[in-house]
Amino acid sequence: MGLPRFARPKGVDGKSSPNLYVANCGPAVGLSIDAISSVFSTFGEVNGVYAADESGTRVIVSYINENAAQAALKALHGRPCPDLGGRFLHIQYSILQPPKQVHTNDSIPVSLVASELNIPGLYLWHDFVTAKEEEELLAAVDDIPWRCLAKRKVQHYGYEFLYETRNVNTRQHMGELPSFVSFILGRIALISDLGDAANIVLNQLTVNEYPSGVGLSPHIDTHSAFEGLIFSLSLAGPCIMEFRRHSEGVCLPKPNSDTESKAESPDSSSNVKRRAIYLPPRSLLLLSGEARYAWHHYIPHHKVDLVKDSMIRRGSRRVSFTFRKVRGIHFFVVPSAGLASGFVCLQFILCMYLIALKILIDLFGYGFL
Ligand SMILES: O=C(O)CCC(=O)C(=O)O
Repeated sequence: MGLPRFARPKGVDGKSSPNLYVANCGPAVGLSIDAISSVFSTFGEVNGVYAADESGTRVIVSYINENAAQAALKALHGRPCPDLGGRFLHIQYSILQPPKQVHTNDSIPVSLVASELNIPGLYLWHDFVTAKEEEELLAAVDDIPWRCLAKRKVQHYGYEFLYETRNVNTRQHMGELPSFVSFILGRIALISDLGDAANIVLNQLTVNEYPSGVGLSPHIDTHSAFEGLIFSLSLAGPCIMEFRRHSEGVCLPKPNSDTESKAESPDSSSNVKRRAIYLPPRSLLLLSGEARYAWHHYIPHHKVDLVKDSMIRRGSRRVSFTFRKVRGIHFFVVPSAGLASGFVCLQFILCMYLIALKILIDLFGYGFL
């Protein structure tokens, strides 16, 4: 819970209150909170002594009742205080501020589990990686240069996503997915809720780093670039993800919208169904079927989210690993990068063998067989 907030007093004749604003007093001028509390307690019971701001030279002394505050103000204001290093204290009344309105997610209830959202094809697994694995994944990507976009940073593996054309360059394979994600692919291949998980192909990875409070515009991942399932692993900080489905005939998702589509203003129209889910760090989200193709997903730009009556502050950053399959590429990538390279080699050898066989048959006919 945060500290109580007190308004800075206006003028010398502030309204009487049980709270005192005490200037020239605090840790930055060598006075401990305990020492201040002890001096002010001689006038009555003190509720607490709080930093009035970040200066370290101003505190709020909060009494249980106004009489004690009045007595302390009368005795200590404008005089040197022998028990506080002889400092001159400047004291005024202060008032408790009503809690600040925090901008939250427009009052949509936020679910903790995917099943509550009633969106077919949406899954969420908590603690998909351990805290140690999370640390190692973050260290791995932090060792690699980031590409800076307007509000966030990205890294691409497998194939680069070209934000200008909103597509991937399938002719430029950047190599297999990095070995530090092999265990994630292996774990995805074992997910029992996904019937044929072992045959899932994931050959493109986008790592996004969002500074605190930065979100992502509503979008449906480009159909022409990516097919199949989309997995997103959240690390370092939480966020909420909102889903919107437009009714038939009303503002249907653009078939070519993509991860960088322009922001749409929040739509409160009754033609839009909205759902929201909380993505804690280390959780894995899957968008498949209707969740993948019929619902826009988006991350609101909030520093604080209201989740089941609790205010959840976003961390200093959130890093997500989004795994996809580039359309038209048929490398077998799951279950592990090591095994995957085996499959790719095997495919290559088989291809070479068939080409050689065809050349021999063309040259010598079937006789040589
Ligand atoms: O950060 C995320 O979890 C989602 C990323 C995403 O939707 C995207 O890159 O298209």
